[in-house]
Amino acid sequence: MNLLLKCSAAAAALLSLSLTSTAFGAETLEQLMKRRNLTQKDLMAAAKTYTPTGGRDEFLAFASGGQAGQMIVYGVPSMRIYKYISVFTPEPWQGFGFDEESKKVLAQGKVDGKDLTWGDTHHPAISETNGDYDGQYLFINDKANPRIGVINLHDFETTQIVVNPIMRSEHGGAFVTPNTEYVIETTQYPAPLDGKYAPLEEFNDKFRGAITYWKFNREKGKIEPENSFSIELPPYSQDLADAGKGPSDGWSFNNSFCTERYVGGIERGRPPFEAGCSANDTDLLHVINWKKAAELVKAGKATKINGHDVLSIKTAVEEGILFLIPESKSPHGVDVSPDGKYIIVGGKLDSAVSVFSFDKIMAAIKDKKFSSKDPYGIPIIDMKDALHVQVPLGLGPLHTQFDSKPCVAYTSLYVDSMVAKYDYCEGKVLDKISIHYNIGHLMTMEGDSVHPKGKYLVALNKLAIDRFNPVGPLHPQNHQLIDISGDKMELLYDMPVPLGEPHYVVAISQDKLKPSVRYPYGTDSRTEQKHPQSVRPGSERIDRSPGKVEVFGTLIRSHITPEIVEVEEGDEVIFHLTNAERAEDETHGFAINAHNINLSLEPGKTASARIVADRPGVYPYYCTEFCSALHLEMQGYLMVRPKGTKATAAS
Ligand code: K7E
Ligand code: RUQ
Ligand code: CUA
Repeated sequence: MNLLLKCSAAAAALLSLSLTSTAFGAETLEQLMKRRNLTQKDLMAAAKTYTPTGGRDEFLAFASGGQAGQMIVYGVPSMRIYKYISVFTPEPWQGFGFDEESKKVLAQGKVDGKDLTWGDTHHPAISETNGDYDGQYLFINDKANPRIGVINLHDFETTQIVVNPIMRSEHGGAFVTPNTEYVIETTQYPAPLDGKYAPLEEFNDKFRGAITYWKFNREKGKIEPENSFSIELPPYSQDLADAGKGPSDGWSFNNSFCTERYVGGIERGRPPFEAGCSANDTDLLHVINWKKAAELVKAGKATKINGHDVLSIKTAVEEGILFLIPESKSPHGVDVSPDGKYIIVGGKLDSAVSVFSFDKIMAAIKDKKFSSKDPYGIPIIDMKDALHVQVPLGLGPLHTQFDSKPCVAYTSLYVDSMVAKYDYCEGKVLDKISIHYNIGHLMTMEGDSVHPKGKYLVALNKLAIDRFNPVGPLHPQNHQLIDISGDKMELLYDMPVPLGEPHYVVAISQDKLKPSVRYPYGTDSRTEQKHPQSVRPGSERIDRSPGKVEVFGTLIRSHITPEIVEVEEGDEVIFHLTNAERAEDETHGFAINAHNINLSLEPGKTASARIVADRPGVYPYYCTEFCSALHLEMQGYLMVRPKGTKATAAS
């Protein structure tokens, strides 16, 4: 079978030869094909995705997990799921939200002082160097509670959550500038930027959109809120964004819908949002010079809102950094081509994508060739002065990704349930393929970087309907792997997505990822620093002060030290545990009965569990990872003696 993977012509020949001669188990290949009702084409597709044991995937994909508040990591072309990365939601396997270190990360994501245990993750972005994925960091936004999560790809752990100080709803994040100077986030539904109440009658004056540029410090691996800024935008529902690259580096683009500024409310005797938001013929693409905006902020031209630097619309217009271009109604994706020369916008209610030319936009700005202004004084460039070409693709174009071949793009067609392949330089459709069903985003390998890798495309379908074994009314979504290496797109594989609704996925060549297999001894994986409470085997100890017991322990095959911890009813008990293993994949877990504790201690990691021992009793603790033949013996007891009783000799 190995030969099959190498060359399709040779594979086809081999296949016909081997039909009768190859026996696998009790049957020949021919018998097997008959029994499972498989065609030769099916076998070819299988051979293109099948990965024998121990084999590696060529690409790793990072999918947002939608309502699950997590991310999903899977391989391409095998479509095997490797891992979830918990970001905004507790996840016990990884101890996320169960150890003190990760609780601190989750606590960074408090909104209005409230702990949130979920997020609506939409768009992951991998950090870039000169516009190419560099495999160091991953960013993901939360649409419901405007936040960005930062994941370090050396251990696939979330290390930071930042809360947007001026937004109440967002969508256009996370997108990075070509050297990850900034992580972009835009609003969705407008609201007052100061977070205060304003009546709907004051919508046009008090409600606003915004775009935030979060400053990323690569050395520290952290977003720096104090060096980040926003630009105030009109109360249009802002949607997706993308950063320019190459010639358009320094600019960003975001589209918007409901530029009617319509506020529905059947309760108020008004037609619903969707009616009022469809009155105009076009919406508005926003074109922003972020490099100049950053200089203006440095020069003190911003005002503070909730302690955060915001450039007003007025300043942005005066300084010439904000422009609008009419775009197809109800747009969705806005995607900059790998060479940075074109900006492709899909309009959900349209049948064509609009390919805007960056050169033409710049020429119009230079010549001050504006057709009008919006109600906030922002200059509008006439659509025909900015347009390169419109390509009729089919109904409901949404998102666009790029091929390794120049001028070749793929756009999802939501209404038609298809992917269209086309030449965006010439404006020519090249191929179309049906998917199942109702595609949202799509992803090609490194397909939004300056060097897309081609080869595969994944269709992120919103509906699966009849594609899988029924598992109840809530269906998994269907990610369909498509071979794009030839002229015709070929469907290879359907993967049910078991966790939430991925909106977008990014895939990176596996050789760019260098994940570690162990931590430097005694690491707090969330701060990425030496954990102050880590200890070496032999120096374990228990510190006691009135009302408080602190345990400094280790885990190594096959014991937990200490094995008995005795405390008094009412004590606060904190376990600081270090996995002393150096061997690959020797993770130990740590669970205590009845206290909602589970830690994941990978080799070298230190994590802490804090409980209040408020009920006398006997509480077994144990290792939750099957780590050796004596795994079941990795156990111990937390003894909580009644208040006022004397400590036993052993404690
Ligand atoms: Cu689902 Cu990008 Cu949030 Cu489109 S978004 S489909
Ligand atoms: S025992 S290796 Cu936990 Cu049933 Cu299984
Ligand atoms: Cu350690 Cu099981």
